[in-house]
Amino acid sequence: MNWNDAKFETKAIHAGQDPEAKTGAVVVPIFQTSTFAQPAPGEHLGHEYSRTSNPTRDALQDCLAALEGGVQGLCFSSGLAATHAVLALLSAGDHVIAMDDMYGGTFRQFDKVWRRHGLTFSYGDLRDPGVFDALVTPQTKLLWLETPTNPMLKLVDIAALSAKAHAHGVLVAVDNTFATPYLQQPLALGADIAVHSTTKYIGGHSDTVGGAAIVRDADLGARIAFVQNANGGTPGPFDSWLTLRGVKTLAVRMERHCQNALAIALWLEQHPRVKQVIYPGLHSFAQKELAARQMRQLNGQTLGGGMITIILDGELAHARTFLSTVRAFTLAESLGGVESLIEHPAIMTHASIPPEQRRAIGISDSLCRLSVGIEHVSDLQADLDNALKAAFA
Ligand code: P1T
Repeated sequence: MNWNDAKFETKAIHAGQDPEAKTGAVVVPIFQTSTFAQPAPGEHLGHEYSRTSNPTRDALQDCLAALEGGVQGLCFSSGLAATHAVLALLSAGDHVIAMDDMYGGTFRQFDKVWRRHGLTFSYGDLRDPGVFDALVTPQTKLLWLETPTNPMLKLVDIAALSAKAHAHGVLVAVDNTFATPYLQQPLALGADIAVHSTTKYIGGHSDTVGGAAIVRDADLGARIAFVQNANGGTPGPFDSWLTLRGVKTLAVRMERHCQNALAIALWLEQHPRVKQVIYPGLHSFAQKELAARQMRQLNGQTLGGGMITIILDGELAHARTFLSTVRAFTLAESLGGVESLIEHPAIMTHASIPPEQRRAIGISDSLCRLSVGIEHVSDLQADLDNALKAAFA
């Protein structure tokens, strides 16, 4: 059945997930098989080999395509494998423009892997779309955006930058991991590819690693599908199934993540030991107009996501005590699960970015990143209060 006209919540539960034809199983089965019997050589019943396609992965891919408003979804064994597949569309000599702030592992792949293969990169603060004009060259083939960025929560204007990029024949990929398709729809805003670490909000339960690339155009989809099959890096049936199980509740989880994060951000803003709170749903957020335009609104409030970045009024030692004292928040890399996580980007997720570059974009030693989960907000607040008291005792 075609669920294109259905609302987001309905697509999350039904798109790609019709009851199974043979048995009527309501939940897509885990087709835990590497290969498929052929009635005659070269004739098959829709699947040949699970790197190329697998019914459980297909269901996830179709669901994510529907949620992002794309024509095709391609799933990978991690977010970075999805990134790798997009970059593999390029050839030696091609130039990429990217944000100066992004997940440290994405930067590491660009800088330590793709540069050796002859791609060149320019990084800029694309909060000002004019920076694109300064960086674009005749060799530019890809604009890589993250919005909100990890960890500084900078926003970029996807519509304005897509228009600029397309005028130069440049493809636009948006890592939509922090916002999710529930809060932000890059393809509708003009981007060509939405990329995800499905490890995060899409899976939502911190129990599997995965990635996805969703495209607006069938030809581009065919090119990424070719790379997916040629390079491998595909998720197994069980990981696809876990991710599909998680995505069904994406809309309700995101609303609670946003509600809890806003309450925590407002409270932290009043805390004397917190120097700065960065959260796209706050009035103090520097790009609140863009957030309101580009991200989902609910009852007149911008849904700013579940991520908060704070700068403590102290040194590394204060941050260490704070992070070691929390209990309802778990000190761990990653984000986007139902449980609250907290981490120190300079030491943990963004250690692969050179220190001077980290300092230039504001990732200081007193900066902490919170992934606000869907526990009761009063327990989360009490936990942070207790840890801040311990840190500044
Ligand atoms: O971990 P993986 O599934 O390979 O996804 C990589 C990735 C891509 N894009 C963004 C915006 C990300 O945040 C990540 C992974 N990030 C973390 C593990 C982290 O703690 O920030």
